[in-house]
Amino acid sequence: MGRSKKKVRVGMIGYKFMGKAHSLAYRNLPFFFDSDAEPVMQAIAGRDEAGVKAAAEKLGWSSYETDWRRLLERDDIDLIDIGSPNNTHAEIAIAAAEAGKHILCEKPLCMNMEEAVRMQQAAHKAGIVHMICHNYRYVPAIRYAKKLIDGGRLGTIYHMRATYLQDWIMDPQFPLVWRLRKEVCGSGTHGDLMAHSIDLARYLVGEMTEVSGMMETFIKQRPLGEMSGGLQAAASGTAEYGEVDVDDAVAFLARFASGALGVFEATRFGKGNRNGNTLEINGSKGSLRWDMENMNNLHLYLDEDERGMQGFRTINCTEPEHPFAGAYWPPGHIIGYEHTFINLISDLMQGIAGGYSPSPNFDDGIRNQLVLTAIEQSARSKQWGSIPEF
Ligand code: SOE
Repeated sequence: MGRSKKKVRVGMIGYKFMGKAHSLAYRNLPFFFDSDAEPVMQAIAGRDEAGVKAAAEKLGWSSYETDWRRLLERDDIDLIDIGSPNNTHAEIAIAAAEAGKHILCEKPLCMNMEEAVRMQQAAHKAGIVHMICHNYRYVPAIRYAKKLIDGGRLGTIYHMRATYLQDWIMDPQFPLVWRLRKEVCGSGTHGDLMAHSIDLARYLVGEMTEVSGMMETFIKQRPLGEMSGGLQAAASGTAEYGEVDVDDAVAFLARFASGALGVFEATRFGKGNRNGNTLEINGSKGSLRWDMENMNNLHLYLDEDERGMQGFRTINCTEPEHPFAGAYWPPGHIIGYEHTFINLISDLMQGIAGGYSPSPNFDDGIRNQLVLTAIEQSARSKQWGSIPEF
């Protein structure tokens, strides 16, 4: 007989792109992981009744609500999963914490520092388990890179350079969707993509102490419209245009507390790059490179290799030695984007069973927000900015 596991009854808000990724993870988790707690897909919430009902059926949820507040009132829900637009995160998370629910929140944590602090305080006060969904930390190759760095295999780290390049809004006729409206998302490429690179930098190299940034909006006006699914959009059908008030591209230089230097670039105008999340780290004894579009491979250079045979080797991170990889298929049978969410949620389930908040959690979200804010201020003032102690 299997051991009896704690059931974690989930209520999820938002059911589009991230809702689909999270739903798939909840469904598949027990298939691959023997976690100490098991998710139960209890209910989803969305405002459009026909849409949320259809999504509940398709994605495998037992019930639905048309108001997220109902999820908080229900005593058959333990975990609130927030995948709605960024301007809703703080209100929902604070109310969820006050209702004693655990929280998984999509990135970026929220709109600004003030909200981030209130969210963190509410979560700490309520003593609930909290996580932020920086899923790229959960790529086995990234986990293995962390092991190599922490084990000293790369020696002293001198450089990190990261790019996060996409191209889905380059057509000037691409509509002014919520992801391009400051009042809904807080920032553009910055919070959407750069937040991921900042998280990977903090995870792999450590905290940053100062930054110098620049931001640009290339297309200043766009026709009105909304997302129609994934990263596609539909025009509103009117001839109306609106002003784009978020960044299309952002770049920054950083100093790490360790003494390392960082160079970062994120854009939605990197023609041909669909999800070009890449990084390179150089240390005194070796270097590594990673690219999300070939996410299972880690490229590693070690100075200790025999002269003449030195060069970047490609490690396919699908062996049992590679964190999370052993839960899936035999070596060489690769995994994909969706598995990063399964891995993250397996950690979340362990956290809920054990009463702790696995990293990345709201404390990481706050540190990420500090860096995002300092870059924005620096871009505005054209001065270097320091990252305050927190
Ligand atoms: C769109 O830019 C997006 O879906 C982001 O919102 C995600 O965080 C990123 O992982 C992939 O691209």
